[in-house]
Amino acid sequence: MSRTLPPSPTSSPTARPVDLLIVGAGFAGLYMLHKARGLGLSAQLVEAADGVGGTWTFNRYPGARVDIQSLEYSFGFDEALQQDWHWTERYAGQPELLRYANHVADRFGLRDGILLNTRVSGAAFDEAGQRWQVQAEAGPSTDPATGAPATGQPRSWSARFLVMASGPLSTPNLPAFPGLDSFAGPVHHTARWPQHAVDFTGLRVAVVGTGSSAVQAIPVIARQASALTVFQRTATYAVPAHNGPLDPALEARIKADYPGFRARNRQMRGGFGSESPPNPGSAEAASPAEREASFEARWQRGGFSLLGAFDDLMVNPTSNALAAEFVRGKIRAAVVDPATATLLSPQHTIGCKRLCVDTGYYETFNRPNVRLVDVSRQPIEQFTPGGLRAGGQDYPFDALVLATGFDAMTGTLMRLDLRGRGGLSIQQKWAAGPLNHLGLMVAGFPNLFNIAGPGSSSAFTNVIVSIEHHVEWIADCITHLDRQGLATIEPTVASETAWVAHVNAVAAGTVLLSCNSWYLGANIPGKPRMFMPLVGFPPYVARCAAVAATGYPGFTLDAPHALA
Ligand code: N01
Repeated sequence: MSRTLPPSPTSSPTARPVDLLIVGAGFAGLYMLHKARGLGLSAQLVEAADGVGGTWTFNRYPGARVDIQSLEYSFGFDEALQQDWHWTERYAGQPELLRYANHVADRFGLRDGILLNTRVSGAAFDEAGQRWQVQAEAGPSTDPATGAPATGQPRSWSARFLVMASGPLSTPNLPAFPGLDSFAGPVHHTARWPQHAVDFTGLRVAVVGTGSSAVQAIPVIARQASALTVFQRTATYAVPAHNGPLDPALEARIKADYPGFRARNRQMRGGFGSESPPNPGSAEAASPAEREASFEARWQRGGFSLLGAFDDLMVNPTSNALAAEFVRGKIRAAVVDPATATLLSPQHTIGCKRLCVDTGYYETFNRPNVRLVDVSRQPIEQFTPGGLRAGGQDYPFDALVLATGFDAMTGTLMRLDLRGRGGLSIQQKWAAGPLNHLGLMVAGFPNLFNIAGPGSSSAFTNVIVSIEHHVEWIADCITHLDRQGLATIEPTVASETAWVAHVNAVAAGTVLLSCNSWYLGANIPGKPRMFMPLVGFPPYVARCAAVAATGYPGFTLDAPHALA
Protein backbone atom coordinates (compact mmCIF):
# COMPACT_ATOMS: atom_id res chain seq x y z
CA MET A 1 0.00 0.00 0.00
CA SER A 2 2.70 2.48 0.93
CA ARG A 3 4.11 2.45 -2.63
CA THR A 4 1.00 4.25 -3.90
CA LEU A 5 0.96 6.81 -1.11
CA PRO A 6 2.63 10.22 -1.28
CA PRO A 7 5.86 10.73 0.68
CA SER A 8 5.60 12.02 4.22
CA PRO A 9 5.32 15.81 4.09
CA THR A 10 7.95 18.01 5.60
CA SER A 11 7.57 21.52 6.83
CA SER A 12 7.68 24.16 4.11
CA PRO A 13 10.07 27.02 4.93
CA THR A 14 7.18 29.49 4.81
CA ALA A 15 4.94 27.44 7.12
CA ARG A 16 4.32 29.33 10.35
CA PRO A 17 4.92 27.20 13.43
CA VAL A 18 2.09 27.12 15.97
CA ASP A 19 1.09 24.82 18.77
CA LEU A 20 -2.55 24.59 17.63
CA LEU A 21 -4.11 25.13 14.26
CA ILE A 22 -7.88 25.40 14.78
CA VAL A 23 -10.29 25.10 11.85
CA GLY A 24 -13.55 27.02 12.19
CA ALA A 25 -14.63 30.13 14.12
CA GLY A 26 -17.93 28.87 15.48
CA PHE A 27 -18.46 28.38 19.19
CA ALA A 28 -16.07 25.41 19.23
CA GLY A 29 -13.21 27.26 17.56
CA LEU A 30 -13.66 30.40 19.66
CA TYR A 31 -13.55 28.50 22.94
CA MET A 32 -10.63 26.33 21.78
CA LEU A 33 -8.63 29.44 20.90
CA HIS A 34 -9.41 31.04 24.25
CA LYS A 35 -8.54 27.85 26.12
CA ALA A 36 -5.27 27.33 24.22
CA ARG A 37 -4.17 30.87 24.98
CA GLY A 38 -4.99 30.32 28.62
CA LEU A 39 -2.55 27.42 28.60
CA GLY A 40 0.16 29.63 27.12
CA LEU A 41 0.01 27.87 23.76
CA SER A 42 0.29 29.60 20.42
CA ALA A 43 -2.80 29.09 18.30
CA GLN A 44 -4.07 30.14 14.91
CA LEU A 45 -7.75 29.90 14.09
CA VAL A 46 -8.62 29.77 10.39
CA GLU A 47 -12.15 30.45 9.15
CA ALA A 48 -13.56 30.30 5.63
CA ALA A 49 -16.31 32.85 6.28
CA ASP A 50 -15.84 36.58 6.61
CA GLY A 51 -16.85 36.59 10.26
CA VAL A 52 -17.06 34.49 13.39
CA GLY A 53 -20.15 32.52 14.43
CA GLY A 54 -20.00 29.31 12.38
CA THR A 55 -23.53 27.95 11.97
CA TRP A 56 -25.00 31.36 12.73
CA THR A 57 -22.95 32.98 9.97
CA PHE A 58 -24.13 30.61 7.29
CA ASN A 59 -27.72 29.78 8.32
CA ARG A 60 -29.32 33.21 7.92
CA TYR A 61 -32.53 31.95 6.38
CA PRO A 62 -35.79 33.64 7.42
CA GLY A 63 -36.92 32.38 10.82
CA ALA A 64 -33.55 30.87 11.80
CA ARG A 65 -33.29 30.60 15.56
CA VAL A 66 -31.96 28.20 18.14
CA ASP A 67 -34.30 25.52 19.43
CA ILE A 68 -32.66 25.00 22.81
CA GLN A 69 -33.48 27.81 25.23
CA SER A 70 -30.91 30.62 25.02
CA LEU A 71 -30.25 30.59 28.76
CA GLU A 72 -28.95 27.06 28.11
CA TYR A 73 -27.56 27.43 24.57
CA SER A 74 -24.71 29.71 25.65
CA PHE A 75 -21.26 29.37 27.18
CA GLY A 76 -21.05 28.41 30.84
CA PHE A 77 -17.27 28.51 31.19
CA ASP A 78 -17.14 32.13 32.31
CA GLU A 79 -19.39 33.38 35.09
CA ALA A 80 -18.99 37.06 34.19
CA LEU A 81 -19.94 36.36 30.57
CA GLN A 82 -23.10 34.47 31.49
CA GLN A 83 -24.09 37.10 34.03
CA ASP A 84 -23.47 40.05 31.70
CA TRP A 85 -25.12 38.72 28.56
CA HIS A 86 -28.84 39.30 28.26
CA TRP A 87 -30.93 37.28 25.82
CA THR A 88 -34.03 39.04 24.59
CA GLU A 89 -36.03 35.94 23.68
CA ARG A 90 -36.60 32.47 25.07
CA TYR A 91 -35.13 31.09 21.81
CA ALA A 92 -32.72 33.62 20.32
CA GLY A 93 -32.89 34.41 16.64
CA GLN A 94 -29.90 34.11 14.30
CA PRO A 95 -28.95 37.84 14.42
CA GLU A 96 -28.80 37.79 18.22
CA LEU A 97 -26.78 34.56 18.23
CA LEU A 98 -24.33 36.09 15.79
CA ARG A 99 -24.01 39.15 18.05
CA TYR A 100 -23.27 36.80 20.94
CA ALA A 101 -20.51 35.02 19.00
CA ASN A 102 -18.98 38.39 18.11
CA HIS A 103 -19.26 39.52 21.72
CA VAL A 104 -17.37 36.41 22.82
CA ALA A 105 -14.64 37.06 20.23
CA ASP A 106 -14.27 40.67 21.40
CA ARG A 107 -14.65 40.06 25.11
CA PHE A 108 -11.85 37.50 25.19
CA GLY A 109 -9.64 39.40 22.73
CA LEU A 110 -9.67 36.60 20.17
CA ARG A 111 -9.75 38.57 16.93
CA ASP A 112 -5.99 38.74 16.43
CA GLY A 113 -5.81 34.95 16.48
CA ILE A 114 -8.45 34.50 13.79
CA LEU A 115 -7.76 34.53 10.07
CA LEU A 116 -11.01 35.03 8.16
CA ASN A 117 -11.83 34.47 4.49
CA THR A 118 -9.39 31.60 4.44
CA ARG A 119 -10.36 28.01 3.81
CA VAL A 120 -8.19 25.17 5.08
CA SER A 121 -7.86 22.86 2.11
CA GLY A 122 -5.67 20.11 3.48
CA ALA A 123 -3.31 18.92 6.14
CA ALA A 124 -0.77 16.13 6.26
CA PHE A 125 0.99 14.59 9.23
CA ASP A 126 4.75 14.80 9.00
CA GLU A 127 5.81 11.65 10.83
CA ALA A 128 9.45 12.63 11.16
CA GLY A 129 8.69 16.05 12.58
CA GLN A 130 5.55 14.85 14.44
CA ARG A 131 3.65 17.90 13.22
CA TRP A 132 0.73 18.71 10.98
CA GLN A 133 1.51 20.62 7.82
CA VAL A 134 -1.62 22.62 7.10
CA GLN A 135 -2.54 24.41 3.87
CA ALA A 136 -5.20 27.04 3.33
CA GLU A 137 -6.54 29.03 0.42
CA ALA A 138 -7.27 32.71 0.82
CA GLY A 139 -10.80 33.81 -0.03
CA PRO A 140 -11.65 36.76 -2.21
CA SER A 141 -12.82 39.28 0.35
CA THR A 142 -11.41 41.35 3.17
CA ASP A 143 -11.14 40.93 6.91
CA PRO A 144 -14.21 42.77 8.27
CA ALA A 145 -12.56 43.17 11.67
CA THR A 146 -9.80 45.33 10.26
CA GLY A 147 -11.00 46.13 6.76
CA ALA A 148 -7.61 44.99 5.54
CA PRO A 149 -7.34 42.78 2.47
CA ALA A 150 -7.02 39.15 3.46
CA THR A 151 -3.69 38.85 1.73
CA GLY A 152 -0.14 38.78 2.99
CA GLN A 153 -1.09 36.34 5.74
CA PRO A 154 0.64 32.99 5.96
CA ARG A 155 -1.23 30.30 4.11
CA SER A 156 0.53 27.32 5.59
CA TRP A 157 1.28 26.32 9.12
CA SER A 158 3.26 23.68 10.91
CA ALA A 159 1.19 22.75 13.94
CA ARG A 160 1.72 20.34 16.80
CA PHE A 161 -2.02 19.88 17.12
CA LEU A 162 -4.76 20.17 14.55
CA VAL A 163 -8.21 20.85 15.98
CA MET A 164 -11.20 20.44 13.68
CA ALA A 165 -13.84 22.83 15.00
CA SER A 166 -15.57 22.82 11.65
CA GLY A 167 -18.96 21.70 12.95
CA PRO A 168 -21.05 18.55 12.52
CA LEU A 169 -23.61 20.31 10.30
CA SER A 170 -21.54 22.60 8.10
CA THR A 171 -21.42 21.09 4.61
CA PRO A 172 -24.77 21.60 2.85
CA ASN A 173 -26.45 18.72 1.05
CA LEU A 174 -27.15 19.82 -2.50
CA PRO A 175 -29.03 16.94 -4.15
CA ALA A 176 -28.11 16.30 -7.80
CA PHE A 177 -31.48 17.41 -9.18
CA PRO A 178 -31.52 17.11 -12.98
CA GLY A 179 -31.68 20.50 -14.66
CA LEU A 180 -31.19 22.54 -11.48
CA ASP A 181 -28.74 24.82 -13.30
CA SER A 182 -31.39 25.60 -15.89
CA PHE A 183 -33.73 27.19 -13.35
CA ALA A 184 -33.76 30.89 -14.22
CA GLY A 185 -34.65 32.36 -10.82
CA PRO A 186 -32.61 32.75 -7.62
CA VAL A 187 -31.69 29.57 -5.71
CA HIS A 188 -30.82 29.74 -2.01
CA HIS A 189 -29.75 26.88 0.24
CA THR A 190 -30.80 27.52 3.83
CA ALA A 191 -27.25 26.76 5.00
CA ARG A 192 -25.63 29.20 2.56
CA TRP A 193 -28.07 32.07 2.87
CA PRO A 194 -26.85 35.44 1.55
CA GLN A 195 -25.86 38.08 4.07
CA HIS A 196 -28.26 40.59 2.55
CA ALA A 197 -31.97 40.19 3.20
CA VAL A 198 -33.75 38.16 0.54
CA ASP A 199 -37.09 39.70 -0.33
CA PHE A 200 -39.71 37.27 -1.59
CA THR A 201 -42.48 39.85 -1.73
CA GLY A 202 -44.76 39.20 -4.66
CA LEU A 203 -42.83 36.12 -5.78
CA ARG A 204 -43.91 32.54 -6.23
CA VAL A 205 -41.50 30.58 -4.05
CA ALA A 206 -40.74 26.85 -3.83
CA VAL A 207 -39.21 25.18 -0.77
CA VAL A 208 -37.73 21.69 -1.08
CA GLY A 209 -37.42 19.87 2.25
CA THR A 210 -39.34 19.83 5.52
CA GLY A 211 -36.65 19.38 8.20
CA SER A 212 -35.77 21.82 11.00
CA SER A 213 -34.57 24.57 8.64
CA ALA A 214 -37.67 24.40 6.43
CA VAL A 215 -39.99 24.24 9.45
CA GLN A 216 -38.58 27.56 10.62
CA ALA A 217 -38.38 29.20 7.19
CA ILE A 218 -41.74 28.18 5.71
CA PRO A 219 -44.03 30.23 8.01
CA VAL A 220 -41.93 33.36 7.44
CA ILE A 221 -41.61 32.93 3.68
CA ALA A 222 -45.34 32.20 3.41
CA ARG A 223 -46.10 35.64 4.87
CA GLN A 224 -43.98 37.33 2.18
CA ALA A 225 -44.46 35.29 -0.96
CA SER A 226 -47.44 35.61 -3.27
CA ALA A 227 -47.49 31.81 -3.47
CA LEU A 228 -45.47 29.14 -1.68
CA THR A 229 -45.18 25.53 -2.81
CA VAL A 230 -43.58 23.11 -0.35
CA PHE A 231 -42.14 19.88 -1.75
CA GLN A 232 -42.23 17.28 1.00
CA ARG A 233 -40.49 13.89 0.79
CA THR A 234 -41.02 12.94 4.45
CA ALA A 235 -43.52 14.58 6.78
CA THR A 236 -42.00 15.96 9.96
CA TYR A 237 -42.90 16.04 13.65
CA ALA A 238 -42.77 19.56 15.05
CA VAL A 239 -43.58 20.72 18.57
CA PRO A 240 -44.33 24.36 19.39
CA ALA A 241 -41.52 26.59 20.60
CA HIS A 242 -43.82 29.00 22.42
CA ASN A 243 -41.13 31.55 21.78
CA GLY A 244 -41.44 35.03 23.23
CA PRO A 245 -39.57 37.65 25.21
CA LEU A 246 -37.34 36.12 27.85
CA ASP A 247 -39.15 36.04 31.18
CA PRO A 248 -37.20 38.42 33.49
CA ALA A 249 -38.15 36.35 36.56
CA LEU A 250 -36.75 33.19 34.94
CA GLU A 251 -33.57 35.00 33.92
CA ALA A 252 -33.09 36.33 37.46
CA ARG A 253 -33.68 32.91 38.98
CA ILE A 254 -31.19 31.19 36.64
CA LYS A 255 -28.59 33.91 37.07
CA ALA A 256 -28.86 33.69 40.85
CA ASP A 257 -27.14 30.30 40.53
CA TYR A 258 -25.96 29.91 36.96
CA PRO A 259 -23.17 27.42 37.82
CA GLY A 260 -25.70 25.23 39.62
CA PHE A 261 -28.06 25.40 36.64
CA ARG A 262 -25.25 24.42 34.27
CA ALA A 263 -24.20 21.56 36.54
CA ARG A 264 -27.76 20.23 36.73
CA ASN A 265 -28.04 20.41 32.93
CA ARG A 266 -24.82 18.45 32.52
CA GLN A 267 -26.50 15.60 34.38
CA MET A 268 -29.29 15.49 31.80
CA ARG A 269 -29.24 13.02 28.91
CA GLY A 270 -28.88 15.85 26.39
CA GLY A 271 -26.96 18.32 28.53
CA PHE A 272 -30.04 20.54 28.85
CA GLY A 273 -33.59 20.57 30.15
CA SER A 274 -33.04 20.22 33.89
CA GLU A 275 -36.10 22.42 34.44
CA SER A 276 -38.28 19.73 32.84
CA PRO A 277 -36.59 16.37 33.44
CA PRO A 278 -38.18 13.25 31.94
CA ASN A 279 -41.17 11.98 33.86
CA PRO A 280 -40.42 8.55 35.27
CA GLY A 281 -42.51 5.69 33.98
CA SER A 282 -43.77 4.28 30.73
CA ALA A 283 -46.29 5.75 28.32
CA GLU A 284 -47.41 2.23 27.50
CA ALA A 285 -48.13 1.48 31.17
CA ALA A 286 -49.95 4.76 31.84
CA SER A 287 -53.72 5.11 31.59
CA PRO A 288 -55.09 7.03 28.58
CA ALA A 289 -55.94 9.97 30.85
CA GLU A 290 -52.46 10.02 32.41
CA ARG A 291 -50.88 9.85 28.98
CA GLU A 292 -52.95 12.66 27.58
CA ALA A 293 -52.27 14.84 30.60
CA SER A 294 -48.53 14.25 30.44
CA PHE A 295 -48.23 14.80 26.67
CA GLU A 296 -50.45 17.88 26.85
CA ALA A 297 -48.44 19.43 29.69
CA ARG A 298 -45.24 18.95 27.70
CA TRP A 299 -46.86 20.29 24.53
CA GLN A 300 -47.87 23.42 26.45
CA ARG A 301 -44.35 23.76 27.83
CA GLY A 302 -42.95 23.48 24.29
CA GLY A 303 -39.72 22.37 22.69
CA PHE A 304 -37.97 19.05 23.19
CA SER A 305 -39.58 18.51 26.58
CA LEU A 306 -42.28 16.49 24.79
CA LEU A 307 -39.86 13.59 24.47
CA GLY A 308 -39.57 13.59 28.26
CA ALA A 309 -43.31 13.14 28.82
CA PHE A 310 -42.40 9.57 29.74
CA ASP A 311 -39.00 8.03 30.29
CA ASP A 312 -39.35 5.26 27.71
CA LEU A 313 -40.37 7.13 24.55
CA MET A 314 -37.01 6.59 22.87
CA VAL A 315 -36.58 2.97 23.89
CA ASN A 316 -40.07 1.46 23.75
CA PRO A 317 -41.68 1.44 20.27
CA THR A 318 -45.19 1.11 21.71
CA SER A 319 -44.74 4.14 23.95
CA ASN A 320 -43.13 6.01 21.07
CA ALA A 321 -46.14 5.25 18.85
CA LEU A 322 -48.45 6.76 21.49
CA ALA A 323 -46.42 10.00 21.49
CA ALA A 324 -46.42 10.02 17.69
CA GLU A 325 -50.20 9.64 17.60
CA PHE A 326 -50.56 12.49 20.11
CA VAL A 327 -48.64 14.79 17.72
CA ARG A 328 -50.64 13.59 14.73
CA GLY A 329 -53.77 14.55 16.68
CA LYS A 330 -52.33 18.04 17.10
CA ILE A 331 -51.67 18.22 13.35
CA ARG A 332 -55.26 17.19 12.56
CA ALA A 333 -56.50 19.87 14.96
CA ALA A 334 -54.27 22.56 13.44
CA VAL A 335 -54.76 21.90 9.73
CA VAL A 336 -58.18 22.62 8.27
CA ASP A 337 -57.99 20.53 5.10
CA PRO A 338 -58.08 16.83 6.10
CA ALA A 339 -56.08 15.70 3.06
CA THR A 340 -53.31 18.20 3.81
CA ALA A 341 -53.36 17.19 7.48
CA THR A 342 -52.91 13.55 6.47
CA LEU A 343 -50.02 14.42 4.18
CA LEU A 344 -48.37 16.47 6.95
CA SER A 345 -48.72 13.59 9.44
CA PRO A 346 -45.51 11.58 9.78
CA GLN A 347 -45.83 7.83 10.10
CA HIS A 348 -42.30 7.06 11.28
CA THR A 349 -41.02 6.82 14.84
CA ILE A 350 -41.03 10.19 16.58
CA GLY A 351 -37.52 11.35 17.43
CA CYS A 352 -35.66 8.98 15.10
CA LYS A 353 -35.23 11.93 12.79
CA ARG A 354 -34.42 15.01 14.82
CA LEU A 355 -37.55 16.54 16.30
CA CYS A 356 -38.36 20.01 14.94
CA VAL A 357 -39.43 22.95 17.07
CA ASP A 358 -41.76 25.33 15.30
CA THR A 359 -43.71 28.55 15.35
CA GLY A 360 -46.91 28.10 13.37
CA TYR A 361 -45.57 25.49 10.94
CA TYR A 362 -48.66 23.30 10.50
CA GLU A 363 -51.03 26.29 10.62
CA THR A 364 -49.14 27.83 7.69
CA PHE A 365 -50.70 25.21 5.44
CA ASN A 366 -54.13 26.76 6.12
CA ARG A 367 -53.07 29.86 4.20
CA PRO A 368 -54.63 30.19 0.75
CA ASN A 369 -51.22 30.97 -0.80
CA VAL A 370 -49.51 27.78 0.49
CA ARG A 371 -49.59 24.40 -1.22
CA LEU A 372 -48.04 21.10 -0.14
CA VAL A 373 -46.77 18.66 -2.76
CA ASP A 374 -45.90 15.10 -1.88
CA VAL A 375 -42.68 13.96 -3.59
CA SER A 376 -42.28 10.78 -1.57
CA ARG A 377 -43.57 8.39 -4.19
CA GLN A 378 -42.96 10.53 -7.27
CA PRO A 379 -39.71 12.39 -6.69
CA ILE A 380 -38.66 15.63 -8.29
CA GLU A 381 -37.93 14.63 -11.87
CA GLN A 382 -36.34 17.71 -13.23
CA PHE A 383 -35.93 21.45 -12.86
CA THR A 384 -36.84 23.70 -15.77
CA PRO A 385 -36.19 27.42 -16.37
CA GLY A 386 -39.58 28.23 -14.85
CA GLY A 387 -39.91 25.71 -12.02
CA LEU A 388 -39.83 21.95 -11.63
CA ARG A 389 -41.57 18.81 -12.76
CA ALA A 390 -42.64 16.07 -10.36
CA GLY A 391 -45.08 13.21 -10.86
CA GLY A 392 -45.53 14.31 -14.45
CA GLN A 393 -46.82 17.72 -13.38
CA ASP A 394 -45.16 21.12 -13.84
CA TYR A 395 -44.92 23.47 -10.87
CA PRO A 396 -44.04 27.06 -11.85
CA PHE A 397 -42.23 29.40 -9.42
CA ASP A 398 -39.89 32.40 -9.42
CA ALA A 399 -37.48 31.59 -6.57
CA LEU A 400 -36.23 28.35 -5.04
CA VAL A 401 -35.22 27.55 -1.45
CA LEU A 402 -33.35 24.31 -0.88
CA ALA A 403 -33.80 23.25 2.73
CA THR A 404 -32.17 19.91 2.01
CA GLY A 405 -29.90 19.71 5.03
CA PHE A 406 -26.30 18.64 5.41
CA ASP A 407 -23.76 15.95 4.70
CA ALA A 408 -23.71 15.64 8.47
CA MET A 409 -20.86 14.81 10.84
CA THR A 410 -18.36 13.66 8.19
CA GLY A 411 -19.03 15.88 5.16
CA THR A 412 -16.59 18.64 6.00
CA LEU A 413 -13.62 16.42 6.87
CA MET A 414 -14.29 14.18 3.88
CA ARG A 415 -13.93 17.17 1.55
CA LEU A 416 -10.45 17.99 2.87
CA ASP A 417 -7.16 16.57 1.68
CA LEU A 418 -6.45 15.26 5.16
CA ARG A 419 -3.64 12.72 5.43
CA GLY A 420 -2.37 10.87 8.45
CA ARG A 421 0.47 8.42 8.90
CA GLY A 422 1.85 6.94 5.69
CA GLY A 423 -0.16 9.45 3.66
CA LEU A 424 -3.41 7.62 4.46
CA SER A 425 -6.28 9.89 3.46
CA ILE A 426 -9.35 10.45 5.60
CA GLN A 427 -11.39 9.26 2.60
CA GLN A 428 -9.58 5.89 2.74
CA LYS A 429 -9.79 5.72 6.51
CA TRP A 430 -13.52 6.50 6.62
CA ALA A 431 -14.53 4.65 3.44
CA ALA A 432 -16.88 2.42 5.45
CA GLY A 433 -17.86 5.09 7.99
CA PRO A 434 -16.21 7.42 10.52
CA LEU A 435 -13.92 5.28 12.68
CA ASN A 436 -12.77 7.11 15.80
CA HIS A 437 -12.21 6.71 19.51
CA LEU A 438 -14.33 8.66 22.01
CA GLY A 439 -15.57 10.71 19.07
CA LEU A 440 -12.43 12.74 19.51
CA MET A 441 -9.51 11.11 17.71
CA VAL A 442 -8.75 8.82 14.77
CA ALA A 443 -6.10 6.08 14.64
CA GLY A 444 -3.36 6.98 12.18
CA PHE A 445 -4.08 10.71 12.59
CA PRO A 446 -2.03 11.63 15.69
CA ASN A 447 -2.70 14.91 17.48
CA LEU A 448 -5.81 15.55 15.41
CA PHE A 449 -8.85 16.35 17.54
CA ASN A 450 -12.39 16.56 16.19
CA ILE A 451 -14.86 18.65 18.18
CA ALA A 452 -18.54 17.61 18.22
CA GLY A 453 -17.98 15.02 15.51
CA PRO A 454 -19.13 11.44 14.92
CA GLY A 455 -18.75 9.08 17.84
CA SER A 456 -19.52 11.83 20.35
CA SER A 457 -22.88 12.72 21.83
CA SER A 458 -22.91 16.23 20.37
CA ALA A 459 -25.85 15.66 18.01
CA PHE A 460 -28.12 14.62 20.88
CA THR A 461 -27.14 17.44 23.17
CA ASN A 462 -27.17 21.16 23.60
CA VAL A 463 -24.12 21.37 21.36
CA ILE A 464 -22.48 24.19 23.33
CA VAL A 465 -22.32 21.92 26.36
CA SER A 466 -20.67 19.25 24.19
CA ILE A 467 -18.26 21.80 22.77
CA GLU A 468 -17.21 22.92 26.24
CA HIS A 469 -16.67 19.31 27.26
CA HIS A 470 -14.55 18.56 24.19
CA VAL A 471 -12.45 21.70 24.39
CA GLU A 472 -11.71 21.06 28.06
CA TRP A 473 -10.84 17.40 27.41
CA ILE A 474 -8.49 18.41 24.59
CA ALA A 475 -6.86 21.09 26.74
CA ASP A 476 -6.32 18.56 29.54
CA CYS A 477 -4.90 16.06 27.07
CA ILE A 478 -2.40 18.55 25.68
CA THR A 479 -1.45 19.57 29.22
CA HIS A 480 -0.85 15.90 30.05
CA LEU A 481 1.39 15.43 27.01
CA ASP A 482 3.40 18.52 27.86
CA ARG A 483 3.81 17.58 31.53
CA GLN A 484 4.97 14.10 30.55
CA GLY A 485 7.29 15.42 27.83
CA LEU A 486 5.32 13.54 25.18
CA ALA A 487 4.86 14.57 21.56
CA THR A 488 1.87 12.69 20.19
CA ILE A 489 -1.30 10.85 21.09
CA GLU A 490 -3.55 8.72 18.90
CA PRO A 491 -6.03 5.94 19.54
CA THR A 492 -5.26 2.32 18.82
CA VAL A 493 -7.14 0.61 16.02
CA ALA A 494 -8.62 -1.79 18.56
CA SER A 495 -10.00 1.03 20.70
CA GLU A 496 -11.69 2.77 17.79
CA THR A 497 -13.20 -0.51 16.57
CA ALA A 498 -14.59 -1.08 20.06
CA TRP A 499 -15.84 2.52 20.29
CA VAL A 500 -17.76 2.42 17.02
CA ALA A 501 -19.30 -0.88 18.14
CA HIS A 502 -20.25 0.75 21.44
CA VAL A 503 -21.91 3.74 19.72
CA ASN A 504 -23.94 1.40 17.53
CA ALA A 505 -24.84 -0.93 20.40
CA VAL A 506 -26.19 1.99 22.43
CA ALA A 507 -28.25 3.16 19.43
CA ALA A 508 -29.56 -0.39 18.91
CA GLY A 509 -31.15 -0.19 22.35
CA THR A 510 -33.27 2.75 21.21
CA VAL A 511 -35.77 3.50 18.45
CA LEU A 512 -33.17 5.58 16.59
CA LEU A 513 -32.33 2.99 13.95
CA SER A 514 -35.91 2.78 12.74
CA CYS A 515 -35.88 5.47 10.05
CA ASN A 516 -33.67 7.20 7.48
CA SER A 517 -31.92 10.06 9.23
CA TRP A 518 -28.76 12.08 8.90
CA TYR A 519 -27.61 10.38 12.13
CA LEU A 520 -27.25 7.27 9.94
CA GLY A 521 -25.90 9.03 6.87
CA ALA A 522 -29.10 7.94 5.13
CA ASN A 523 -29.87 11.39 3.68
CA ILE A 524 -26.85 11.31 1.35
CA PRO A 525 -26.95 8.90 -1.59
CA GLY A 526 -24.01 6.48 -1.42
CA LYS A 527 -22.90 7.47 2.08
CA PRO A 528 -22.01 4.45 4.23
CA ARG A 529 -24.69 3.71 6.77
CA MET A 530 -23.23 3.87 10.23
CA PHE A 531 -25.01 5.33 13.22
CA MET A 532 -22.69 8.22 14.02
CA PRO A 533 -23.69 10.03 17.23
CA LEU A 534 -23.57 8.53 20.71
CA VAL A 535 -26.69 8.60 22.86
CA GLY A 536 -26.27 9.77 26.44
CA PHE A 537 -24.17 12.73 27.49
CA PRO A 538 -23.41 12.03 31.19
CA PRO A 539 -22.04 8.49 30.68
CA TYR A 540 -20.01 9.76 27.74
CA VAL A 541 -18.47 12.52 29.84
CA ALA A 542 -17.71 10.00 32.59
CA ARG A 543 -16.04 7.66 30.09
CA CYS A 544 -13.86 10.44 28.65
CA ALA A 545 -12.92 11.58 32.16
CA ALA A 546 -11.99 8.05 33.20
CA VAL A 547 -9.72 7.69 30.17
CA ALA A 548 -7.95 10.94 31.01
CA ALA A 549 -7.65 10.06 34.69
CA THR A 550 -6.05 6.68 34.03
CA GLY A 551 -3.31 7.71 31.62
CA TYR A 552 -5.24 7.43 28.35
CA PRO A 553 -5.77 3.69 27.93
CA GLY A 554 -6.78 2.90 24.35
CA PHE A 555 -4.36 5.54 23.09
CA THR A 556 -0.70 5.37 22.09
CA LEU A 557 1.39 8.19 23.49
CA ASP A 558 4.80 8.85 21.93
CA ALA A 559 7.88 10.73 23.02
CA PRO A 560 9.46 13.32 20.75
CA HIS A 561 11.45 11.52 18.05
CA ALA A 562 14.68 13.32 18.84
CA LEU A 563 14.54 11.94 22.38
CA ALA A 564 13.01 8.54 21.62
O1 N01 B 1 -31.99 19.34 7.19
P1 N01 B 1 -32.76 17.95 7.34
P2 N01 B 1 -32.23 20.69 8.02
N1 N01 B 1 -35.76 15.47 -2.61
O2 N01 B 1 -31.80 16.91 6.86
C1 N01 B 1 -35.39 16.81 2.28
C2 N01 B 1 -29.97 21.27 12.69
N2 N01 B 1 -30.79 22.46 12.66
O3 N01 B 1 -31.29 21.71 7.48
O4 N01 B 1 -36.50 13.54 5.30
C3 N01 B 1 -36.69 15.93 -1.76
O5 N01 B 1 -33.36 17.77 8.66
C4 N01 B 1 -35.40 15.80 3.39
O6 N01 B 1 -36.32 14.78 3.15
P3 N01 B 1 -36.11 13.34 3.86
C5 N01 B 1 -30.75 20.12 13.31
O7 N01 B 1 -29.87 19.26 13.96
C6 N01 B 1 -31.08 23.04 13.83
O8 N01 B 1 -33.63 21.02 8.07
O9 N01 B 1 -34.65 12.99 3.71
N3 N01 B 1 -36.44 16.26 -0.49
C7 N01 B 1 -35.76 16.70 4.56
O10 N01 B 1 -37.13 16.98 4.61
C8 N01 B 1 -31.32 19.47 12.10
O11 N01 B 1 -31.72 18.12 12.29
C9 N01 B 1 -31.89 24.14 13.86
O12 N01 B 1 -37.00 12.44 3.12
C10 N01 B 1 -35.19 16.12 -0.06
C11 N01 B 1 -35.01 17.99 4.23
O13 N01 B 1 -34.76 17.95 2.83
C12 N01 B 1 -30.19 19.61 11.13
O14 N01 B 1 -29.65 20.89 11.38
C13 N01 B 1 -32.41 24.65 12.70
C14 N01 B 1 -34.15 15.66 -0.89
C15 N01 B 1 -33.70 18.08 4.95
O15 N01 B 1 -33.95 18.12 6.31
C16 N01 B 1 -30.59 19.53 9.68
O16 N01 B 1 -31.78 20.30 9.47
C17 N01 B 1 -32.09 24.05 11.51
C18 N01 B 1 -34.48 15.33 -2.23
N4 N01 B 1 -33.56 14.86 -3.07
C19 N01 B 1 -31.28 22.96 11.49
N5 N01 B 1 -33.01 15.63 -0.18
C20 N01 B 1 -32.19 24.78 15.15
O17 N01 B 1 -31.48 24.75 16.11
C21 N01 B 1 -33.31 16.06 1.05
N6 N01 B 1 -34.63 16.35 1.13
C22 N01 B 1 -33.41 25.46 15.22
